[in-house]
Amino acid sequence: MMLRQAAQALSRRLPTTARRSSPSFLATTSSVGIDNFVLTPVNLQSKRDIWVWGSPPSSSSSNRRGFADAVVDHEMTHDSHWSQFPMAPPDPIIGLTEAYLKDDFPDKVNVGVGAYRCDQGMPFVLPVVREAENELVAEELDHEYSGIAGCPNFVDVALKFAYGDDCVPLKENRVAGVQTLSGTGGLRVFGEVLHQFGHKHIYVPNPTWGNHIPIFTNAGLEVRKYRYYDNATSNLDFNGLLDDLQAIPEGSCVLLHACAHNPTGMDPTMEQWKQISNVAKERNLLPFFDCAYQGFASGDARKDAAALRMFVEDGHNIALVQSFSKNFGLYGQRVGALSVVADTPDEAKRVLSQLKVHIRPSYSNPPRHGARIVSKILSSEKKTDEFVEQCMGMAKRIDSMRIKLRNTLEELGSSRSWEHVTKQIGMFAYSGMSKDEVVALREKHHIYCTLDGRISMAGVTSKNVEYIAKAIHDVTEGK
Ligand code: PLA
Repeated sequence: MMLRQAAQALSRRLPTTARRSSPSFLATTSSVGIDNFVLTPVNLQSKRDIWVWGSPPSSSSSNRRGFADAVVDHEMTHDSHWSQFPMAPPDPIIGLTEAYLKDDFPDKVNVGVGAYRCDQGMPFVLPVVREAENELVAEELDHEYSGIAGCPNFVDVALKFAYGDDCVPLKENRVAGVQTLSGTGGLRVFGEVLHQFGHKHIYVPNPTWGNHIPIFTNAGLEVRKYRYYDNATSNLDFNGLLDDLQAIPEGSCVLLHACAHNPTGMDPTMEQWKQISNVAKERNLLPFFDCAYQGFASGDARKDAAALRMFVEDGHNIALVQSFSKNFGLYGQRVGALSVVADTPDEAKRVLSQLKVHIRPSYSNPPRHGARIVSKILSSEKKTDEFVEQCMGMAKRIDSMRIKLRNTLEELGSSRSWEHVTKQIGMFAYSGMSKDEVVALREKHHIYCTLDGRISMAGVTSKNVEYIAKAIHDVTEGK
């Protein structure tokens, strides 16, 4: 008998009082059976009793929970288990792709999510990734589980990629590292670990990648913001940033974008990073780097790690999350790493054990294919050089689109300054368009960018750049 039908049949056999889940009734009644199964109330103290479906329970309440094969219902009077579920709003970034796909306008443009497109507007697989993939297929590998911490060789090369071959803590075996479900998964795991070990807050730049806020909130942390960007001047608000970091409680965790800040495209200079490092030292802050665009900032993946490397050299025990979605174009493969610099190898081992304790009940262990690709590329000097060159190619194409977009807007006679479009780096142009302008761009011109005016330059091509510039001009002029 199907579970649901069985539940309904049982529901009819229960006295009305039980159907309404009256706690007093449940506290005195015993299980109600059908065939060899019983429906038994557990959690008798709470108002919302849970009925479990399975073989008969023993008398202790912990055993009662243990015997459960499935949770059938908590209030038999509902038409559906899900009738109380309100409709959630679409995701502010991924939801744009959904809306874009439904749009049948022929010249529609998706510049919402940061996903690189070639100049023909198509998803791009790096040739070196294809090459590695072909080699992997030929090797006819098995599909056994990874360990909880993922593929050890991947973690090894991923960490060297970020920290550099000469990194002292790496050489001293005092960096704990695990493979994660890309950047998002790493952020969540570390957020949970922070929360478990006493952190109540995390400080993120204002603005930041939108998903940082629910990731850390869901991990149990209160998200607080430090100043980062001055909308009026389209510049880094560096004094505001330093003042805010100086004022936050000692020992707090501060999230920093390692390079190509999302959404503003404005990074501190190396001198400014040094000042941030000094304040972090004075206040004993925990710098937590989100490195999602290594290679997309300067075009040189090695150079883009300069800030986090400097923090390690300055003696900070940083935490770092790496994403291989953008630089390696492995978006859907979910390839990432989380690492923590510790004082000693023993401390690193203990940190690693805690990361694993969080991963195991969450998703058990990470997927293998994407990690094998990255591992193959970064284990070979030749393939790494090819990767650097191909990543540089993507960054250069984006840069050329920045210039073209700005020039076209200027040629159209825009009265606004678009200088920031070429000053910013990385995947995004933080255009300065208002919410109303963004909505008009979507409704009138079928161009999809996020409500904060962020345009994914990775989706701008020689073919659509003029269309985009004209549309922006149309919705911004005279406003
Ligand atoms: N950190 C930052 C700063 C990001 O911008 C993103 C992705 C991630 C982490 C996570 O990426 P991953 O889980 O794929 O590794 N931001 C994208 C995509 C590109 C998204 O929103 O999921 C964006 O459009 O902002």
